[in-house]
Amino acid sequence: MWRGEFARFLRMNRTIGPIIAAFGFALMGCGDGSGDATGTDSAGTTISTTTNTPTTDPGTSMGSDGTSDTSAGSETAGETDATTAGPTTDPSTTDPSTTDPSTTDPTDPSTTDPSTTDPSTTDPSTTEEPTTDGSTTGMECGDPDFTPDPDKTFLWAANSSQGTISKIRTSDVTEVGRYYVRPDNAGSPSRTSVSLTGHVAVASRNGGVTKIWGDESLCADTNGTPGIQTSTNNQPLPWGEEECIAWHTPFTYASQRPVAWGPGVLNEVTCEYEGEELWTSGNNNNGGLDIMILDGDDGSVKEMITVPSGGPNLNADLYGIYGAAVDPEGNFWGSQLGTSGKLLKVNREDMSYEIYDTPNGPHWYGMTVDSDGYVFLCSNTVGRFDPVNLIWDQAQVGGWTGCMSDGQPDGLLWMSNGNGVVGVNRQSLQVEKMWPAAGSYGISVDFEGYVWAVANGSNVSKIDPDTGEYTTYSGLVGAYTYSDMIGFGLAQVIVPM
Ligand SMILES: [Ca+2]
Repeated sequence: MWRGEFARFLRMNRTIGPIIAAFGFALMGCGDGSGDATGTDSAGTTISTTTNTPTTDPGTSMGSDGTSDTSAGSETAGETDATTAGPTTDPSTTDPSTTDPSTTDPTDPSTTDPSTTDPSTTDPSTTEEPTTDGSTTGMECGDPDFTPDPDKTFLWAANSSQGTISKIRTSDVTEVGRYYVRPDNAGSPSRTSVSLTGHVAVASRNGGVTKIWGDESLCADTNGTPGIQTSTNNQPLPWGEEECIAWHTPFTYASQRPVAWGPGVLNEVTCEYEGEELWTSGNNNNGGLDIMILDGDDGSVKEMITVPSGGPNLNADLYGIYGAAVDPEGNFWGSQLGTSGKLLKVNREDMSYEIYDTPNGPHWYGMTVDSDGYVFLCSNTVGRFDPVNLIWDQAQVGGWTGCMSDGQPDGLLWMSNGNGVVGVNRQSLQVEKMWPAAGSYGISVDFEGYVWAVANGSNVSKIDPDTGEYTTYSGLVGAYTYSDMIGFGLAQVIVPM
């Protein structure tokens, strides 16, 4: 079976073992609380499993350059009922450029006052030298046969309209916690990122970053009531009562979207990652975008640069950096939305940066970095950027928004197509698989190799990449997440090339 192959890949790859193991060690340290939560199902929500057959012959999808654009889809085209086996529209004909998904963004930046807390007042000169060494891998650490327990790995989906994020256990697609991420519950959270130690950070579009413990044994008894009080289902506890919020750092930006954990440093004695760092970016559309590294332990700003926008620099728009991920050296890659956006690289070592043009034509949306360090931009077209030779390759593949690599050598890039997922060969950029699901916007892959699609709405689907069978949880509220929401994206890329 496919997952057996994945396990063999982990054994064959002598460097990924310690990384996976490090992720797992933290997860294996989970308190009993997470296990107790198993029996507490979410009220008023449903889980359904659907068996699929391919809706298209992948062979006919290859090399479909020149397909005329039709605006058959809309941003809600993917919201098919979970019990429906197939899509009612052909996602391959959907052109994101004619229906800008960004217009569904509930953020109203006009209500945000940029003048109150300007992180640009942070003096980068007082920050310490970078401590991240992405090349560090302790060969002595970890069991190469070990893979994280799917009962203790989670997908974190933002319920943007509710101001919360949901913790979905990957083994059984069950919501085992929901959390407000800002004191006023009005931050409009979107992107989430999971660290190598298994904890999540979420950025609110209206400003602010929050870290939540994935391992409940780390939650602190701070609210005056004996014991740990934390959500165990789809009901969030009030801000201040919930005790699994690790930290919250307020920012006031017109747009704060990306979050991406860096690797931190592997302690080869304890085999745990320490000093984890979180990249984020904020934009007030005033001629420069702030790119920051937060201290993963307390949320403080460790380093910050401001990259100019306008003219030949970054595109000046509301959104700023739209999506971000780190490469195998822990460097930051940020992409911009639309047809005139740029690709930004910030080098972790010295915070120097480069700005790259993106291919004209496609309305670029999603982005990810694979284990070889290639940067992918995703839309109807897929764009692959070679960071060494600075070459773009692209192909029209019938994608839509988010995307993520499956982590396997010569494997697939999984892309949303509005309804389900499209599997694109990362070398040839040819479509090899296409599976329907209950809607798709953001895409992730878990440590067992399942592909996950979060719809712009209420559904999250776990998809078997070989059979297309999928299980859908339909209890999200105004969900929007495209990012490394399980943590596999980071785990696969920090293996040195
Ligand atoms: Ca307490």
